Amino acid sequence: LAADTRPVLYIRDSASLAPLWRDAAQNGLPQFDVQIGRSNLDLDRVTAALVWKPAPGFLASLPNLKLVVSVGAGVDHIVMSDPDFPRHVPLVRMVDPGLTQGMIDFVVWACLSILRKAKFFANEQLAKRWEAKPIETSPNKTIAVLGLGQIGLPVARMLKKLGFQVIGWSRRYKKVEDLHLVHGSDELKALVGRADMVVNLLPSTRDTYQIMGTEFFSSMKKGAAIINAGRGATVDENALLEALSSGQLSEAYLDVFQVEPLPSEHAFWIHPKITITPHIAAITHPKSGIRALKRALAEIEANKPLSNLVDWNAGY
Ligand code: NDP
Ligand code: OXD
Repeated sequence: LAADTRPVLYIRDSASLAPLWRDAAQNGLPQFDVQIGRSNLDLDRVTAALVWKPAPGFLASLPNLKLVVSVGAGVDHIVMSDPDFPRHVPLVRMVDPGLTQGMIDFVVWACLSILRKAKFFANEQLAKRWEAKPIETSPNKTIAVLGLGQIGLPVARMLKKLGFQVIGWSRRYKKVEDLHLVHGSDELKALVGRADMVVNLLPSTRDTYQIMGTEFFSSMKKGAAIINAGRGATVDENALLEALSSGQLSEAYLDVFQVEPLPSEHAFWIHPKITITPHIAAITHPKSGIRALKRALAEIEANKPLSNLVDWNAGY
């Protein structure tokens, strides 16, 4: 049998979805020898890599690498974690309508659950207790969305459509009809002080590290809630526990954590005011992942600027 001399597309090993990734890649990119995982990988032949939390130094060990695509929208798993990343190789992050829709669905679920006191009534049902409680409607609630990128902005628009008052925060100036938007760190305190719910959709970078800490929580309205689907590193977890215990915050919906999987002994698991999901707000479907890779390869081939290229200085 003749040896396969095609360039290799390396795809991270993700046990449950591996067959789907293999199918999508083999159908979409027949010019590649698709290799899932690192065992028996011919390092010299790898020219493209689709990664999630690559082992530090692994990408640097691929001498002919031309493109790295992050399976996730967030790239902290590379930018903050792999100091040896070969910086001459372009790093593209995942932007995909399916991923954005998943995030919209997650945030809408969390905001409506908070508005409708879902946790409270679930407990009432368990206790077979029939007790009416006044519920406010969406126009009476203000939601602050932190991060107005590919995900944050569509989320903000959807919340507005649902009737909420929406305010938003980003690093750079933005203007969008019907949304009150501010930018820069000086504006953050005043913004969150107006919100009944704060939705975090920020990436994890040096600048956003534990941005939600004691000072942040004390500048929020008493009894407000947070939803974190951005990254765990943006929250000081002890400060959050303190803010929930003191009643400064009423609830937290958390999909992302400082350490994932969330350790079994972590106080969050059994906290009555915390709702946990295991980083499933949205996931990249293999077909979309391969589409993103194909687009980047086509852009490289056509000598065009790459879409969704990571800015290493900004860290996202
Ligand atoms: P983008 O890069 O498109 O948007 C990031 C947004 O954050 C931008 O609006 C940016 O501002 C803003 N931002 C970054 N740094 C700062 C800062 N220091 N101060 C204020 N604003 C800042 O990313 P996406 O919208 O595609 O994704 C956002 C994050 O969502 C990802 O990084 C990831 O962490 C998380 N995510 C989580 C998922 C989950 O399942 N839980 C799934 C997908 C994503 P500006 O517009 O000025 O650049
Ligand atoms: C992420 C993702 O960045 O799942 O968290 O896309």
